Amino acid sequence: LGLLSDLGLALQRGEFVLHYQPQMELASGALLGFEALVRWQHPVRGLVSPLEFISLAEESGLIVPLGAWVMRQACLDAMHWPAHLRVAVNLSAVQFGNADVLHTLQDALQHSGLACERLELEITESTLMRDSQAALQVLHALRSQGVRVALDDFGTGYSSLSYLRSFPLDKLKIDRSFISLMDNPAGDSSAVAIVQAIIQLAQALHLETTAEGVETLAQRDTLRRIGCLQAQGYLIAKPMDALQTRSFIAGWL
Ligand code: G
Ligand code: G
Ligand code: MN
Ligand code: NA
Repeated sequence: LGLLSDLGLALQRGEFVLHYQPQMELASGALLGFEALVRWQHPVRGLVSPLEFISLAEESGLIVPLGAWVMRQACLDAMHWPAHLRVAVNLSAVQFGNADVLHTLQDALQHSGLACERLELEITESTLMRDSQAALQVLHALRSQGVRVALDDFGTGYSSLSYLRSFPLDKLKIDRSFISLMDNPAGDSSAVAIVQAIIQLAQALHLETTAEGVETLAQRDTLRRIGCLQAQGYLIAKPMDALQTRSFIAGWL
């Protein structure tokens, strides 16, 4: 209510900030990069979660300029990191379906000078399946710019396996709901079997895999054992601001 009218001014007032959460390679322990996660530094309410304003931004259309700001800022921040590290940016369905998305991408890359292969776009299953023919064209256009594409929250939507095969993707991000069930005290062995099946599917499609929401050593060890390539989650680090991110990189062994 009040939040929606504030949202319109927040962008011009510079109230959005990006936090970054690391992604690591399970086999080697190497740091691979970070996912950018937007927060709203509201003058009265403090730090507001995207869960509270992304859907408002989508309904109001503000997600298009906000998303453009996120992409630009994430690329600029990544220019302060070592050149082997990537940055991943979430694209909402509204942005993905907007005619400006390609221009926004080109603008962010040119303005920052970031090498295209260092940028990864995260798109959810439901965004792609909504209109899969149109999605295929947008994906090809984005990929023609040299950026990578990850399928976010994988397993929560209902991907058609035949489409999954035809989409030009680089990785599947296994939704954290499956990971959190893996070392459930009740011993949910079916959760491990499901994650294993997703990993095998990804291997068959020549896609990388990232497990999301990894919180425990037991989860990490199981994921490594069943062949998951990458992990992201509180076990490694919570999302942190750009300055903390640079210290985190400097301290990574
Ligand atoms: O980091 P956090 O748990 O608060 O993120 C909550 C949700 O908000 C996640 O689903 C995440 O994908 C989404 N989100 C975070 N940043 C962005 C963004 O820049 N754009 C979009 N579209 N979604 C985002
Ligand atoms: O939907 P998406 O994957 O883009 O959003 C990531 C969200 O998950 C962010 O809001 C982030 O804060 C949250 N998150 C990241 N790591 C963990 C974790 O280990 N546990 C939990 N519960 N949430 C996490
Ligand atoms: Mn994401
Ligand atoms: Na996700």
